[in-house]
Amino acid sequence: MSSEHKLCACPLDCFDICSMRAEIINGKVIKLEGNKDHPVTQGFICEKGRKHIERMYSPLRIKQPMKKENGEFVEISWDEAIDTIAGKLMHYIDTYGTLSIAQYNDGGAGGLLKNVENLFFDYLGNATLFKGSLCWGAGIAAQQSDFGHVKGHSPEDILNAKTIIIWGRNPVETNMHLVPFIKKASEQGAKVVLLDPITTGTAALSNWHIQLKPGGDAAFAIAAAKYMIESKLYDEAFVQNNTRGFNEIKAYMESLNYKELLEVCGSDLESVKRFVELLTSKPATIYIGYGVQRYNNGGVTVRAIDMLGALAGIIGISGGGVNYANKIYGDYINWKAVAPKTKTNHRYIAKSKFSVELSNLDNPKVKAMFISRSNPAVQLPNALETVAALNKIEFKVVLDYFMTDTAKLADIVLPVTYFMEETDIVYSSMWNGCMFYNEKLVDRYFQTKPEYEIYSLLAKRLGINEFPQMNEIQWINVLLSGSDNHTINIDQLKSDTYIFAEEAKAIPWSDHKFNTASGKFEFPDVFTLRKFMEDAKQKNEGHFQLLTVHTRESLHSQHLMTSKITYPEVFICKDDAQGLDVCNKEIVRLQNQFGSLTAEIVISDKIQKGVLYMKEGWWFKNGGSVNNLTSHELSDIGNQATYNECRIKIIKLGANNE
Ligand SMILES: Nc1nc2c(c(=O)[nH]1)N[C@H]1C(S)=C(S)[C@@H](COP(=O)(O)OP(=O)(O)OC[C@H]3O[C@@H](n4cnc5c(=O)[nH]c(N)nc54)[C@H](O)[C@@H]3O)O[C@H]1N2
Ligand SMILES: Nc1nc2c(c(=O)[nH]1)N[C@H]1C(S)=C(S)[C@@H](COP(=O)(O)OP(=O)(O)OC[C@H]3O[C@@H](n4cnc5c(=O)[nH]c(N)nc54)[C@H](O)[C@@H]3O)O[C@H]1N2
Ligand code: SF4
Ligand SMILES: [Mo]
Repeated sequence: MSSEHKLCACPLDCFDICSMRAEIINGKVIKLEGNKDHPVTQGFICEKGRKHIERMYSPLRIKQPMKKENGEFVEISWDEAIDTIAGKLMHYIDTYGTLSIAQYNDGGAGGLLKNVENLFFDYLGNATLFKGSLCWGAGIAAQQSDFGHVKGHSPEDILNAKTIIIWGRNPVETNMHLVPFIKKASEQGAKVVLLDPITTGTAALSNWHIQLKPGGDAAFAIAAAKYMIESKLYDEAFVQNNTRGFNEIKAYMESLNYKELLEVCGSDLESVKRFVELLTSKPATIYIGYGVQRYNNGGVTVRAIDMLGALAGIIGISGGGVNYANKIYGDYINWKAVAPKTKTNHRYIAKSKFSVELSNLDNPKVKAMFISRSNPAVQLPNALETVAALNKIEFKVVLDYFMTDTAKLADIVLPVTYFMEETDIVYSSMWNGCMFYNEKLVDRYFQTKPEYEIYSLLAKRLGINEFPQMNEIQWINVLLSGSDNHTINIDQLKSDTYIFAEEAKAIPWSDHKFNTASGKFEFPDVFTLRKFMEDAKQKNEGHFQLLTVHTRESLHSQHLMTSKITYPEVFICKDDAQGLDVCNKEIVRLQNQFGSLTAEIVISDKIQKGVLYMKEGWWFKNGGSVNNLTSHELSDIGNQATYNECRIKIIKLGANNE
């Protein structure tokens, strides 16, 4: 019996990207545990991390390519799969051109080489692609506008903060390795403030939970800014030397009254004052989550929070920062080395608009679609129309491990290798500023292939001779060979298995040189703030606002695959339940203009009046996707999905009150 231990990283689309220690016996991984020596992982991983072994060896894995024949899937060889796909592609390209081929993917699992699939579509010609984000797009666009880049402080730096403001993030469920840092900072005397419409598990870690109305945060931030400016509590030196647009902001603040601001966010002036006192107890740090920007005005909300960071002068100092994400590793990748020589002109639609725009595309229509690392039938907004749009596409190829609700709609399903069966580079752009070398730990258990290999085969079969035919080590070496001014020491990365790049350890913006056109921090323009206030005053009476949040037990739909529940739960406060005459565990119908969903009532004191919440990710077998109810509309900037901008009615079953 040969037993060995190796390090690897969890590649799930998570803030934490844990360093894991794998035990391998006779070529099989038998145990995964948190690496005790890693400063962020600190020796523990979550349930989803531990489940990797079960999922890799699961009898439910797709074991070899599958083809749909007369509505049923049959197993086929890789040769037949590649031949069939290549034949279809040639037919569609000859008849309709390359724009009739679409590619959709997302971040189901990270991995640098996963991006080789994007390159394939560049080499193919002008394809139909998707832009924007289901996830974080409005906030990214906001920080790009304000700072010119998106950078975060290293996890440890939070220990230098006196005040920690968690704004619409729920680390207890979604970013659990932030929790020990918050607890330690708290023990050292830091004050923790949470802003969330729900009393989440994170509220229990906080000294003060501010429960605002959903989507009202920008009004609270503007009120705080107004008070800081009026009371001269802002950092005048920072504002004068490092920002642009202050005078306009100041004049606008003077024109506003607190009453209307506080009505929009559901707070009071005493809370605003107390908040400002904590924010200006330097250093204060702000951690923004992604739930707060899944609104029509998601971009301006994050810009308003950034504005508070600049006014408080907490930018560029240890223990400070407005932390949203950390996109520095993108700067280290040498994409140019593998870019096609001729520039392509792809056709783009926003991801969120899949349901309403895909079928309307013409000249040419989309005939074939590749879907990878994603479960759009469940996760895209306006799910019922998304499925209808998918059904209209003649030929669909899905790359996944499992027969998801999306894979079931495909014509060909290609099984991909699990991360422990392939070599790749993994890093997080969300929080943990670490890059990992994930070496292959075990042989492929089923007849699976990594994406780069699948697309290499397809390129060869289609005669795309320029497409680089490289193995995974060659791909890694080329992609990490250094961009214009950033270099990774590959040898060190390989031997240590992970590194923190210099920039990941540095305090962002400490030189006060921002990447904006002016070189300064840019305050949001007054027009944007005014529009937010005008929109916010339009109420949607008679409807509940439904928030769909991420949950500890699953990474979106992935770990709900084996869930046995009949209907998902919808959380409602006691007053609202009484008003509707519904009781705990009652089965009701949730309905709006996009569709309906059957759900089980849970009466909870965690939610405020007029607001409901559900966990997202449920499969069709569990009563349907929560996205049956969500809107395909986009946020103000960043082409972001607006899942939380969801108004519904609750209908008692059997009642004739529709
Ligand atoms: N276990 C687990 N971890 C995950 C994921 C997962 O699915 N499961 N998903 C990963 C991914 S892809 C992402 S994007 C992140 C998301 O991570 P988070 O941003 O932490 O999670 P969300 O559930 O999107 O939203 C966080 C909080 O925003 C709150 N919120 C909603 N509307 C508002 C508002 O108007 N104002 C304020 N202040 N708060 C609001 C919600 O109530 C929720 O508690 O998590 C990552 N980590
Ligand atoms: N209502 C509502 N909807 C939401 C959200 C919300 O808050 N509310 N959150 C949104 C957010 S933040 C996000 S990021 C999206 C996520 O949307 P998706 O990324 O579509 O969600 P997942 O359920 O994680 O699906 C990923 C799929 O990729 C597969 N997969 C995993 N690893 C690999 C791999 O290495 N290769 C391939 N080819 N496949 C792999 C998994 O088996 C799984 O089926 O959902 C969005 N949808
Ligand atoms: S899902 Fe996140 S917290 Fe869990 S093991 Fe993976 S990286 Fe760590
Ligand atoms: Mo996400």
